[in-house]
Amino acid sequence: MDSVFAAVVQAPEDPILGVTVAYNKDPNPIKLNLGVGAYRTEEGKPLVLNVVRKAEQLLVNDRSRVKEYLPILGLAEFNKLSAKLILGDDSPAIQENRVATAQCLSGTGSLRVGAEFLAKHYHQRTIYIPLPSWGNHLKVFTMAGLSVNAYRYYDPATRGLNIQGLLEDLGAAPSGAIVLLHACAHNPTGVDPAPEQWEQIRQLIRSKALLPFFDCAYQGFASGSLDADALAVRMFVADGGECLIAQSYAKNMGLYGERVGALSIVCKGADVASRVESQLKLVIRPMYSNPPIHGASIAATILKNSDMYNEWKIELKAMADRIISMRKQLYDALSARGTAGDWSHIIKQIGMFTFTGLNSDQVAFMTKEYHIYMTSDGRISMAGLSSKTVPHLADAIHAAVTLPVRSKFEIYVASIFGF
Ligand code: PLA
Repeated sequence: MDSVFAAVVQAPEDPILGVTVAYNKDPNPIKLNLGVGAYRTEEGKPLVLNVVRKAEQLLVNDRSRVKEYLPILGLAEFNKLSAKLILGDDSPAIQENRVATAQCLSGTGSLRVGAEFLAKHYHQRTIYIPLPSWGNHLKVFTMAGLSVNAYRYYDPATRGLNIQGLLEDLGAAPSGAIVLLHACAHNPTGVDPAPEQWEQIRQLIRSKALLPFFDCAYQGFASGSLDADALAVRMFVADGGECLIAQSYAKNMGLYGERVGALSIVCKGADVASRVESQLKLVIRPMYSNPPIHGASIAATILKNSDMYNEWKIELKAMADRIISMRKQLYDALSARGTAGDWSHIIKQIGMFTFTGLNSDQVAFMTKEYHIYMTSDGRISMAGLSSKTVPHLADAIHAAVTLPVRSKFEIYVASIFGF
């Protein structure tokens, strides 16, 4: 019998989440998943923060809590606390009621709601994203009806920021264009602008009346400090100009599957912020009506209680420090093996990922021969490594860079014959 869906073609796996699908299928016990950016302990296990367990217990014990719908914009208390977390305790924008915040479905949902709002209410439909960027940015913004352009960001030669290219490309952007900026811990490169470079970027963006849209998925994960990682966003808000901010609690509170995040739109005045907020409701209502209550309640419980907040900061710093220590261990392991090339970028880059510089051939080799799973652009999630698995990864990288480089013709022939 012919299905009415007979013409539906098989879709490819997601380039990041598909790595986990492949990993799960591999029966080899030495397998290692360094694909998705999800924190693991030294034992290679997912981590639920103690402070999250505590907050959940408090919520469970509180019999007055019910399962009613939240308002369209979510938990008001969570929204206020989230804006404070990114903008700072004494932010004038918050005091002047210039910030419209909606609780959304983690970072992705916050980006999508922001994009839908812009597509409907902003005069410029063009958004510039860094090259490279998190793979889902292109899809989220395109699906929302924005047209996506790229600005130069990473320089493979220096494995650092191409500030000249960035300034040139944003300088050539049409006035009013939206600019996606990674607030900290740029994914996938681990390369962030220095404070003085942020200042150059800010001046250019403001002088051309571009609209900054910050993706803040790793606050606290870059430096271990929530305030230090908010520096760029706060610089842009301090000048009185407008911007959007998408926040995620997936990584910094380890609330991955609870889908906790917020979209804040910082406006020039309270009246416009209130109108923007009213329109955000119209964007959200037909998408998912209102957000889930549990995860945002956990985050709000932690953010509003100073003891729990301090405990969170300590646990967050411990996660960030473990990642930094993995960088050092991997770098040392490659140095000890005398692996060809300069690997100092492993310790220079920050955040969850190292952009190794390995090509897709080398990645495929490491997966096939060493059962190490990572995205084909050579990105590895440092949070998935442990002292026990560093030698295995270092062996694999060493072997991969020693591989003879194949010509385009050889790759073509190999793809035909499947080797
Ligand atoms: N923005 C950036 C820059 C991200 O890296 C991610 C997650 C998100 C937003 C969205 O996160 P959230 O919706 O879960 O809050 N990037 C991960 C996972 C960690 C993923 O691709 O979904 C990654 O491995 O790149």
